[in-house]
Amino acid sequence: MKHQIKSLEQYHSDYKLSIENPEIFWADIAETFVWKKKWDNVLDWNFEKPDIKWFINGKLNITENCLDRHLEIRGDKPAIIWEPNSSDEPNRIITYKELHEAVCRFSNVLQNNGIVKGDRVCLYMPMVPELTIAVLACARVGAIHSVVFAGFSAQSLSDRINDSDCKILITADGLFRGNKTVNLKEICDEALKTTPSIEKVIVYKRTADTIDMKMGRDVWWHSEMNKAATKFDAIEMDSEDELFILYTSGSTGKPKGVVHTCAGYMVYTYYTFLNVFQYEEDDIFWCTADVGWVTGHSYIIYGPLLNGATTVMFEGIPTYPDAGRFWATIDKLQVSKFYTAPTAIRSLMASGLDFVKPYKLDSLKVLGSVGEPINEEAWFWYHDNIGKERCPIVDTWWQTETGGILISPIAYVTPTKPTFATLPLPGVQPILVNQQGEEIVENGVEGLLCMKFPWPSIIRTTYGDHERCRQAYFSTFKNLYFTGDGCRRDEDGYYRIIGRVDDVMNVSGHRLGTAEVENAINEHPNIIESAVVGYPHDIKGQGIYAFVICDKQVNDISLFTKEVNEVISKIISPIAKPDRIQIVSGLPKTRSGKIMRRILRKIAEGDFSNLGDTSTLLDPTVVDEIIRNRK
Ligand code: 7RM
Repeated sequence: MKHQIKSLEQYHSDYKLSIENPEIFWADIAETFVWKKKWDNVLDWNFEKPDIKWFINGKLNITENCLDRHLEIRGDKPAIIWEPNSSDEPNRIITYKELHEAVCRFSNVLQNNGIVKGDRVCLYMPMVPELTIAVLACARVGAIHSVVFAGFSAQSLSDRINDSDCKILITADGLFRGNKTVNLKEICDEALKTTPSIEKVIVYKRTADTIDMKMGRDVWWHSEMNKAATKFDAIEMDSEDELFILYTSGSTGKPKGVVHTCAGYMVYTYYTFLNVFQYEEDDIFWCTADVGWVTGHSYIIYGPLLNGATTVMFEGIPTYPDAGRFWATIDKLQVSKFYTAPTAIRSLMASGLDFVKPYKLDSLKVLGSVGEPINEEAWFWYHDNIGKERCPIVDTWWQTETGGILISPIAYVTPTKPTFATLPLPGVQPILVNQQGEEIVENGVEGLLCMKFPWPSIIRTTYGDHERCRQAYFSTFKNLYFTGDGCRRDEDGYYRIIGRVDDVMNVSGHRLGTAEVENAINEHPNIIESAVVGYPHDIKGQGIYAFVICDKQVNDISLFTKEVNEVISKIISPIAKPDRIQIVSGLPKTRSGKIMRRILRKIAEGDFSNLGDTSTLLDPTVVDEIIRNRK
């Protein structure tokens, strides 16, 4: 296939071209697509503002490239294979023709309900094909989709809806997750009490739970679809028109709405999917992420569909009906490329090999990992027991803000090394800097990971607050994009991501800000102040350790814990519940009142030997007390 890197030599020469002449390199890839009008210039960029534009004045619609472009050659090929939560329920296969028709229909539904180009649409949905249909229909009518993971609370949902003034909310009556049912519409109704911008709610029927439908506001997916025409001419979009917003946690304040635009995101997700996984026409590709995260956007929906691939969408969880579900499903659907997160691997590893043994797994060709650093034990378990020592593991490093994979092996091309994301993909120019922002040029070093040149799917802005985008990513070091990750580069020039160096935690591959969790904890009536840190956790990668100061003495600690968990679940999501709570009488603060999280991190880890410089502490006895009472 054109643009597919087939050897290490080709990787090096393509990489060289992409650095020496990025515009020629990316223009050649962009030629793959259907454009309503070609671009005038390939790239214009400035990291100081930041102001980054790719394929300037190009006109296109990404869904024509995901769908229409394939109809003639692969109209009857499965686009989506949907695997339901229950293995007893039949799966659904949706061909490119069928997906195209459903997207056109739903585009008409959006239009009939008042959506025009530029409007924001919020999606709060189970992992059903209708979620993908709705995402693509938004893109087809020129609406900006904002998918909110259906595990978030009503308050998180309403915050996200309000931040970008969404006009429509698309949801379902409920969802199935393992042996649980969640009434999503009830959560929406709670959120909708404080979302004045929402005019319509479109409800897909999944669980048939009893729900309230508010007259004039709420409509059913199926009745709207039945009324809608099956043709819809895709709206013309500019290359730099916004395609979607996706909220992600940072080190300060509320989650930020990361904005990606049409053309650059399209070109980059297409190219990285094709290369990293060495996509082939008859692949069955399965990314186990939820569409609510960027991994789902880029490698369940856009990357695969732009390539005309068959993508698997899984509604359930890895441990239902038992810890063999992934492996059973791989055999059942004959999955050839499988992409999951270290936290899932570690939890399945802990369930034992009896859940793996019954399955052949001989359809597999490539294994992927994403979301957090993969430890050596998990890497080998995955490699030996799932890949049977014959499938390369692509440890893909990237972020919501990067839109697509930046540092990763190319399957069958890049020699892998356990726990290393290895080398930058073409077009990606990583550099390591020290605290002063000086580049560290040699190998065998550790530093802060930055990028010195834009790739097509780099973040453009944070919705409604451009200054916040500049501040968070482009102001730490002049003329660099700062990732927030610490990184090692070994003697071979291979990159190994160590983890966040800011106040962002990574719990089971989910990004959470310490400030975000603290603000939620502080809503508990008996908590005056709190400090939260991540600490090493065998399964989750990181667990959450909360130090809290209480107003009144706590007598029933288990009741207190339960209440704190309820508060967190209500304000953020159950994924943000602390693994440990320690009641303290004070927090280690500097004279200027800053919490010294570095010390708390050490204590949470259980490492009291080297707390580092404590000379700036206002009251050092606080630390002794915390250590004495540590659980
Ligand atoms: C895709 C995604 C981003 C943060 C990132 C890292 C961590 C992601 C890897 C990784 C080590 C990896 N987007 N991270 N992939 N760390 N190796 N292969 O996860 O925005 O949700 O998170 O995740 O810290 O900055 S994200």
